Amino acid sequence: MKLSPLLLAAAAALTVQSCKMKSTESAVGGDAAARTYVAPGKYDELYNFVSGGFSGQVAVYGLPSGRLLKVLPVFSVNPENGYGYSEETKPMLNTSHGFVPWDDQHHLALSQTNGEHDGRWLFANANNSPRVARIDLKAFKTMEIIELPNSGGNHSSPFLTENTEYVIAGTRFSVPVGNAESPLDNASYKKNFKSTASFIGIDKNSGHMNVAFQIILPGMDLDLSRAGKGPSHGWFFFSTYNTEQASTLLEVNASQKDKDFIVAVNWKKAEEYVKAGKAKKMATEYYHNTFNEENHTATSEIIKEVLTLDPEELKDLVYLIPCPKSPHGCDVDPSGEYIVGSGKLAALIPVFAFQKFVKAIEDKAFEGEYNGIPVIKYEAALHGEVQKPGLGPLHTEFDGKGNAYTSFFVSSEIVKWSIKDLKVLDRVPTYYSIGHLMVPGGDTKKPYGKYVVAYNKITKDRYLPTGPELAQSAQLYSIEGDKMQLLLDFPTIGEPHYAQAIPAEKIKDQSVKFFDIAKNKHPYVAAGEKATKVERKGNQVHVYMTAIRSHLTPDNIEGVQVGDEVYFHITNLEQDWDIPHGFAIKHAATAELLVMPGETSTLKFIPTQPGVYPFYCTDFCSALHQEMQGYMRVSPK
Ligand code: CUK
Ligand code: CUA
Repeated sequence: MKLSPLLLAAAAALTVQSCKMKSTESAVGGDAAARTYVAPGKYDELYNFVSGGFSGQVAVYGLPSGRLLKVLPVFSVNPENGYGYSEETKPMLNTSHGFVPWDDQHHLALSQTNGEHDGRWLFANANNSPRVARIDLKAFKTMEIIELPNSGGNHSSPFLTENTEYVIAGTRFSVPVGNAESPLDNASYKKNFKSTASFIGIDKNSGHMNVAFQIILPGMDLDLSRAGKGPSHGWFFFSTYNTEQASTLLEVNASQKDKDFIVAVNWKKAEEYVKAGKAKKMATEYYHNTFNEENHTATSEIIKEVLTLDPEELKDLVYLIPCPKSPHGCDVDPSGEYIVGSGKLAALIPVFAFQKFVKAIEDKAFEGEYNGIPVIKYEAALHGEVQKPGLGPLHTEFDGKGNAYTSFFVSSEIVKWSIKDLKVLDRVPTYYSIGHLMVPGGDTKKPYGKYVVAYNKITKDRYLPTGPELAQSAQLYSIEGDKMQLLLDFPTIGEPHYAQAIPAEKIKDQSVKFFDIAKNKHPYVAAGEKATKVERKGNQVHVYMTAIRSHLTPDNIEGVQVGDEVYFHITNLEQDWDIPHGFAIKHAATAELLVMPGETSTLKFIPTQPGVYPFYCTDFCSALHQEMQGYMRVSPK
């Protein structure tokens, strides 16, 4: 099979694009400095939560300054504060395949009420070992991680419905369900491989997650997704590629087809079917890890069953809309009326109208079936196409004023266009090769607008050279005027994929400053220095230790023998904002602990040699920080 001219052009553009860029200065607004300068001691206007990609974490920046405010540990261990190392947080990273201390974090979703960000929770996906996390935005802490059965590469996730009824997770890799093995040839793929859309139910009050049901789709790769809103509330839209159902994605194999699909799922209908007992129970095994708010300790629960729905049987559950050439992004505008598909290899942007889609179903305007699922005629659902917008459209966000902003990876630019008449209105270059873009609230019913941020894949010459690898790059543009205006570059951690931003007011006043020591229900708390002690239970030694400016109690520990399991339970007695204490002990094959005020954390250490082991506080906490130290004596067995 021949490569299409477009593909060749795309490949060529990829290799030369950085030299073809016009000079940056021309694109920077003259007042850019004033518009991004946040004076010392002043707060930013917005929180920007940015996915950390292969770092596995989530980073929090202020906008418009681009200042890094926090790295939130989610899917990777974090020696900086002991996440994944402390006894309390280790269970957060348990999976059906054991302890998995790393992942690839792509997308984020802020919880919504009535289609607007409500500032309660942030959901994050793990792309590699399929998981979804819930982060609490009062304490900026990962509270829950749920594993997804029947998934392989949780890419299309976590996107959510307009009242956070569900967080949705679509599998990027089709896999045999029930963790079965299969030969890898195309015929076996067609027969055995399935694609799964998981609907994670979210408890309104607590935010607790459970896998409510899964829709088992024919083998194809779900890429990205968005919930309907307003008129399209009750529907969910996924982009797919590889509808050729090939087990190898070499160009000749997987991009043969002119069109792949947008998969439209009627989740209200799915709920009805589940209620009516039409879902099948499938035996499986997955982990649900929860950090308990009272005792600040995570526990893992193993779940052995999942409800599944089969759209080949339940005919009105799923419909397919043809979408040109390897669709990637699939975005719903603030009115809920328009669905934007983005074929990575397409030279146009198709926009579908929800009303026409509904009418097409009523009129049975189908062009056929795909593995038993009706395929709607392209024209029947189409609102129109944006012609010649750029090369390699990926993702679209909205400003709430009728405009859409689409990122173009290959031509490395953001293109602004009008949803109503599908005309291109403006374009700006990005440096270089933008992936996602984000308008604050741009995925909600009421975008905040004002800015668009580009999260770029390649940094090249944007910063001082730092060897072969450079920090990833984000760029902030103003969208207040008719023309977009570049204001700022700022580096990011890991690789940024999707991001979310929310006005600071919705979060800052609810921020926890410390945990109430009187409410600390940790089983090994020492709520005051009088409660400190060293207790032996068989070969375990439990040290109930307190930390307060400026001493650790007890600071001399004897009676420990080589091979003992020593547990240092450190309670930080401070009741003051931003006074964590750290704890580290010489030669411990683990990380430090960083204990928040009012909290108890535990470090486990098994000494292998006799001797004297100094320990100390690692966080410079007061003038007498250096005095926060002590010794543990370890005797031969
Ligand atoms: S993405 Cu995951 S490959 Cu376009 Cu959301 Cu970056
Ligand atoms: Cu406590 Cu330094």
